Amino acid sequence: MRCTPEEALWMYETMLVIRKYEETMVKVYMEGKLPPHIQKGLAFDIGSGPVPGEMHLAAGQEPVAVGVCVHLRDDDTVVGTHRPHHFAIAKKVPLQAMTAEIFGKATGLSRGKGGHMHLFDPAHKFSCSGIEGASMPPACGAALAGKKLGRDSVAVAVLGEGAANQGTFHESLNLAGVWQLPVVFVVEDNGWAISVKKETATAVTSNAARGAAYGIPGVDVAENDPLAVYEAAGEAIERARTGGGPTIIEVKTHRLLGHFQGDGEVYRPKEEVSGLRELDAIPAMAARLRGESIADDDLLSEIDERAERTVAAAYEFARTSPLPEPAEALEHVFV
Ligand SMILES: Cc1ncc(C[n+]2csc(CCOP(=O)(O)OP(=O)(O)O)c2C)c(N)n1
Repeated sequence: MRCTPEEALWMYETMLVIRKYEETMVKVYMEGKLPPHIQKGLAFDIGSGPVPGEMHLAAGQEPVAVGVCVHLRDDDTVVGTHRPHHFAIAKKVPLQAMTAEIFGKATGLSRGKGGHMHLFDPAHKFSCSGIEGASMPPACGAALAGKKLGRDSVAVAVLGEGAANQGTFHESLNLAGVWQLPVVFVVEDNGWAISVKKETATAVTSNAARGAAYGIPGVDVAENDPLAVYEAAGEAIERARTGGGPTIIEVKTHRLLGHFQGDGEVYRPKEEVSGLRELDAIPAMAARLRGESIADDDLLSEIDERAERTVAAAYEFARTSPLPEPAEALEHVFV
């Protein structure tokens, strides 16, 4: 399965939007969090600034999101993780409403109540959660619903390699296998679960191999390459759409930033990150587009400028949007 030039350009532009989005967030998130607001004993004041709360960025993991979502339609479901922005953007969640949500604004996807770990967009069938492994059961549910309704929609559950050691992983694989659900489990193996290295948490080298225990095909994608993900995901999604059942794919990907913003990363050697940056998939993809005459320098700078404008407009919208009225605090929530 080979991607078309249009798909390659979409994947490249979407990776650029994601990266620029995350790099902007690195700066915006720290606004107002450092002294003089600092509280004694804390590295910074997590509640201050335009983006309150924790922040988990996915810079470096763009190839996984674009290589999977390029195959998806609006009526396909994606359930993401606590590190959700790359998949949300690739699933075409509107960037302005998503950013406003992250800023806690009334114009956000959930009127500012969800924040960055709880993006919810029924129109594009995207949701996520701060609970590890929690993507899998709802994705199985969406897949079961599609199957029962006789539709050819599919569901994708995204999870980290750390989450793959939880009970819910095994229960979901088991049900997906026995019911032959149209679901694809995408494991993002960035090597770390906060400060815990993969090999210290599991004796299994590839979570894709765990599929065999449940009668599910497993595919290992060893490089953080959008085209390698494209191929593996394309086959899995086609299999799911045509009644062939579930697949588990594990992609070896790269977390370029800390687990959360403000993470001192004392557990990870600095050289690891500089090495990963040299393998960055975005400039590699630009070189490939140039090499295959899919894009010249003019087109690449046009794409770059458009991505820049898209991201800037999203942050501008979020900044200038109103906060919810205090009276709304108890609306749309269980009390
Ligand atoms: C059920 C549950 N247990 C623990 C946590 C705390 N926690 C948040 S992120 C994380 C590690 C996640 O690692 P991984 O699944 O590899 O994803 P990554 O952060 O590397 O993308 C943990 C343990 C949680 N959110 N949910």
